[in-house]
Amino acid sequence: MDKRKIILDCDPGHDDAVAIMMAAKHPKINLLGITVVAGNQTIEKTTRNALNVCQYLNINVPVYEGCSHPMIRTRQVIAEDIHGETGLDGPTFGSLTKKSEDKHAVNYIIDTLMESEGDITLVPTGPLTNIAMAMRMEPRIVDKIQEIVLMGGAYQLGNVTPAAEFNILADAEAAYVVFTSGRPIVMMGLDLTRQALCYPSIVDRMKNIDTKAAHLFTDLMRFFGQQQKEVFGWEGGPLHDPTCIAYLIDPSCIEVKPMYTEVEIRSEKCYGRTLCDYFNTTKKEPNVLVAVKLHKEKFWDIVENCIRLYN
Ligand SMILES: [Ca+2]
Repeated sequence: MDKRKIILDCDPGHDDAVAIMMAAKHPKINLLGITVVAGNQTIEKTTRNALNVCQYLNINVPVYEGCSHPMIRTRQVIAEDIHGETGLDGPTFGSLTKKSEDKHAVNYIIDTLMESEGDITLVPTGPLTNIAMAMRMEPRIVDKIQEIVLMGGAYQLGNVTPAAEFNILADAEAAYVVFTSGRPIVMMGLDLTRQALCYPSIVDRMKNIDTKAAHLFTDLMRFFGQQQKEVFGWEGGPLHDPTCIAYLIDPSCIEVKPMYTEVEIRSEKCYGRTLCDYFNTTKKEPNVLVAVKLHKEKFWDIVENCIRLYN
């Protein structure tokens, strides 16, 4: 079986942690490296969280610390209301011995792509700072990227402002660079991920698998679900980032629609909005496959299968 080579660029984050869990062991995926960016929490915390998840699940994949601030804006937006003070509140981890690599995440992305045969997919599940910085530092990497399968944006409602989704809002200039790169992009926006609500019944289903990964999933989702209920009024948290991994494992679990998509960076109120031309009113060539429908049973089966891969 051909394994899909990926670099997971993340900001753990509860749903990022599940994405790491799913990508690391699945036979269809070759997780080359984990690059970390500031987002759900500060870079120190998101890096620590990635290392903790890897150590807890015995995932032997190198972790690279990346950018601590957006490309242009001075203030890093974080999501403490959703992910807590550590960025991964809920589970408790033992003392951390796994260390991040010395190389900066942006340099790792550049070097790995330049040495590749154009067969690596980038999977960004946080703000796009690392990816955009890599594209600007070494523009030759752009043609080396096979595909970008990202979580971010929305063609309907935002979640941080009425217009914008967190990952894009946190560094809209970086998102602008990535969305104008010309490489194939699949966008798992909020329109899709709000169909992946992790209800208590699903948490119980995964808990019953009774593996280390199942316990971590349960601890993560119990905290995440509570916060989502307080902030958005839902009974379950949207499992945003794992939709990218599920799509790579089995694309038939997610329906996509080609749309011409731009990132708004000039507006005050709509800063960070992904303008997706659903009805092709601009008659511009679609540049993004925007996810529109999740086949829920298939999706949760994939999540379950991934959790079962751990002893
Ligand atoms: Ca994330």
